[in-house]
Amino acid sequence: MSNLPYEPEFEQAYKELASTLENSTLFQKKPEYRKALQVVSVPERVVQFRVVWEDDNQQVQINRGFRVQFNSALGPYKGGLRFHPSVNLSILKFLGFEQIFKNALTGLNMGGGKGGSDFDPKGKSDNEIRRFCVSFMTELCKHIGADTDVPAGDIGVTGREVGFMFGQYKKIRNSWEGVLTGKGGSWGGSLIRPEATGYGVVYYVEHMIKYATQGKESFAGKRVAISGSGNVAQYAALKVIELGGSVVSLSDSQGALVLKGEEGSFTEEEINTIAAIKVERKQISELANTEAFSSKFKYIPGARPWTNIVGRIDVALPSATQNEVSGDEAKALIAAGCKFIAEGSNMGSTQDAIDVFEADRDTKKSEAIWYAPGKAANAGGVAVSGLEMAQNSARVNWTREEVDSRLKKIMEDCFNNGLATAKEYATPSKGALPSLVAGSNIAGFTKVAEAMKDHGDWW
Ligand code: NDP
Ligand code: 8G0
Repeated sequence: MSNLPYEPEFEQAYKELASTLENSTLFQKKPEYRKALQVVSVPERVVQFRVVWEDDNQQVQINRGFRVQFNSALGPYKGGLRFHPSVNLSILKFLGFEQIFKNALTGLNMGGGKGGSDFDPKGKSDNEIRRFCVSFMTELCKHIGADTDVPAGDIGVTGREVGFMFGQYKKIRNSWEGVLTGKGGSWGGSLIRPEATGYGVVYYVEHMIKYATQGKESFAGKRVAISGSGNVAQYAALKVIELGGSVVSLSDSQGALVLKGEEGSFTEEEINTIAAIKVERKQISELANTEAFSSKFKYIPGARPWTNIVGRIDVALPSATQNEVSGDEAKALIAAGCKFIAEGSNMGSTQDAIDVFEADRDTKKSEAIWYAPGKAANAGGVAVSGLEMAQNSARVNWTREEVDSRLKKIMEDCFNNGLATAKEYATPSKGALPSLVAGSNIAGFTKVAEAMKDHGDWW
């Protein structure tokens, strides 16, 4: 990792993976995998381009566009597009790197990639969004395709933007194909794709709870702290409520909304109200002052939920963005009684936070917190994208029940794979739960490394 430009988020993601491989018995058993790690850490290709578009005042606007085509050993590059002012190459490389191993864990044939732009969709008109998407895809369409690279949405990119981009791809390439996922239902989208990431996180945590309590407990009665209020947070919250848990917080980039008392939960209706304002890209703060919300919730400007919950926390689901749990917040979650933390967001925890969680797991044994990294816990989103690709290729549409049951099975397999791999390569101390971060990293990495070896990518 020497002589590299300064890429802090990518370095963080690389070190997180590399340290779990180093601290396991993997390199003792297979020293040749050190070479594979060096090779897999360099993207196969990075595309960077200029996006020029016209705003509603007829002014020229310029943004940067990117696609990191990180690894295609297991299938076409696959991963979302992020539109957010913070987007840069370091962030997209970290996301693309994690995507490689996550996609391997789904068991489907997908490589890893990520892209996006520093374009800020907030405060833009529908026409501005459309003109930006058309301009972005005019360049990106040269580099993607159903068998080459299949993007989707991520932060700041919803079904609306996917639609504008799909339309432009189809026009320029004269090809109707499954080149994007997260499409609309009448034009090739899969049922359950919008729900998949949030539902999948909750399905994954159901297995954690079942395993850690020997089948004695479930989501029923659990108090669940969630951050974010976008796609992932909304559907995670709805599934928690469906399973009998209480959602005690949500948040956005401007602040956190938490229950005032120790009783109760966000209701399905309240989550739908928040979802409706997010379609218009408004802030939670606008709702917080209404009578319906201010009587039940406290809004804390500029805060994250973790240290602001009144009463006990059983489960934490960071679902907004990277590095949204610090080391101190990790300690506060443990002090509040939290036993399960699973990332809906990618790299939701800082390395300090992971170190706190992992130390607690290995020393406090059955009373400890159990941490699941995003590349395992949030794999349901890309998994259903893989199912959308399969449906597009076969020109069929599966029912909600069919897709949901496949999603459940993929999350179960992902959990069991991480668990079994941890037991094999990263034996926990006696009485402690296995490390899901080590197990998932090793399982994803070895699958990709073996395929790359078969292809002659390293020897
Ligand atoms: P959305 O754009 O729908 O929602 C993002 C949420 O996070 C919003 O509440 C937003 O607040 C908040 N947020 C965004 N950036 C920041 C920031 N810098 N600081 C604080 N809060 C922030 O995105 P998704 O729900 O799709 O994505 C959330 C996370 O889940 C991301 O890490 C994404 O990569 C990951 N993920 C998403 C998948 C998917 O299928 N969508 C699949 C797997 C992982 P505001 O509304 O104020 O902007
Ligand atoms: O469907 C996808 O390819 C996709 C979209 C957004 C995020 C992710 C992810 O796994 O982080 C995947």
